[in-house]
Amino acid sequence: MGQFKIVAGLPMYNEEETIGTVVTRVLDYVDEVICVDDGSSDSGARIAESCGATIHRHRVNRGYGGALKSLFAKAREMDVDALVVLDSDGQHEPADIPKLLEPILSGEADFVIGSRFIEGGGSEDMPAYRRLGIKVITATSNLSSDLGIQDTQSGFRAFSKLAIERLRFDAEGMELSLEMLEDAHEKNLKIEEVPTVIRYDVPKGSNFTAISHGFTVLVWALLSLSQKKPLLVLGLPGFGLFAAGAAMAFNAIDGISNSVDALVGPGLTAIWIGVLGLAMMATGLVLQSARNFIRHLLIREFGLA
Ligand SMILES: Nc1nc2c(ncn2[C@@H]2O[C@H](COP(=O)(O)OP(=O)(O)OP(=O)(O)O)[C@@H](O)[C@H]2O)c(=O)[nH]1
Ligand SMILES: [Mg+2]
Repeated sequence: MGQFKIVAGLPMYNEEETIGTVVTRVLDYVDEVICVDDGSSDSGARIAESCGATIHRHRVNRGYGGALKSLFAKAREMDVDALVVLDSDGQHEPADIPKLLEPILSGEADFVIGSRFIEGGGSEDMPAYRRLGIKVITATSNLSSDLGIQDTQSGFRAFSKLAIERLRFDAEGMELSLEMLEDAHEKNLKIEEVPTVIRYDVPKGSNFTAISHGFTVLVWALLSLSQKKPLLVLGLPGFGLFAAGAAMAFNAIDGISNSVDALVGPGLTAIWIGVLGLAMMATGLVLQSARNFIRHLLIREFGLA
């Protein structure tokens, strides 16, 4: 488009009902469309090709993350100036592509997210359980990254040449969305959100696999949080347990006069809860200081901020 080479990437898994329309509409805004066929069993790839897309096939289904890794490798190979990624199921509005590309092409941002949850954004017919799930995941992710992103789960994203070159991720599933954000943050890439509307009134609208996806992503977010802020994740509940154990112990001791039984039951429970609380606090403390020590070492020895 003009002096920039802009490519759209569509991860695709059995989307024959919608892929034709998506490819045709997206081609109005980019130079080329690459569809990663992630081991589909339907005729989506043939339809996409006949509508003008370039197809990259995975022999077996790898997952959303796997599809995005192939897209990024292809974009690096093609030396594009910008890559815009959107889903193949018709949930994203191709007419918003210029809105996502603008901050990229002006150099203002390296990574732009089409967001449902900022001013001007929205979602049609979004199931309440999805909204809640995404809010919980986003809150957990922001706790560990301090990024303050409103919509970490939107599949509608754009990337600059620098982001395409520098971003690296391992995840093969939907948790890639968080890994990508963290990697961009660690590499000081400029991240921005622009408003868009994501639809759920599409043929394959939200299905319950989304719950298992959501669960995987939430576990990833919690693990990352426990690595980044062990004192918060382990220390705080540990302290809570320890306090509960102590309260129960005092209660049991109070009950001594009644009978020995009173001592054994609640007494023992109080002890193991207290000990568990102490252990969690200690682990949180050790992990936090280990993390800080390694960080300082990296900064001092290798100047890695
Ligand atoms: N579900 C799924 N989608 C994949 C896979 N590989 C590629 N995709 C594509 O990734 C995009 C996002 O997947 P969706 O299942 O729509 O995920 P979602 O939008 O978070 O969930 P829904 O609201 O249920 O549509 C779609 O274009 C899929 O075709 C895969 O292994 N599983
Ligand atoms: Mg979808």
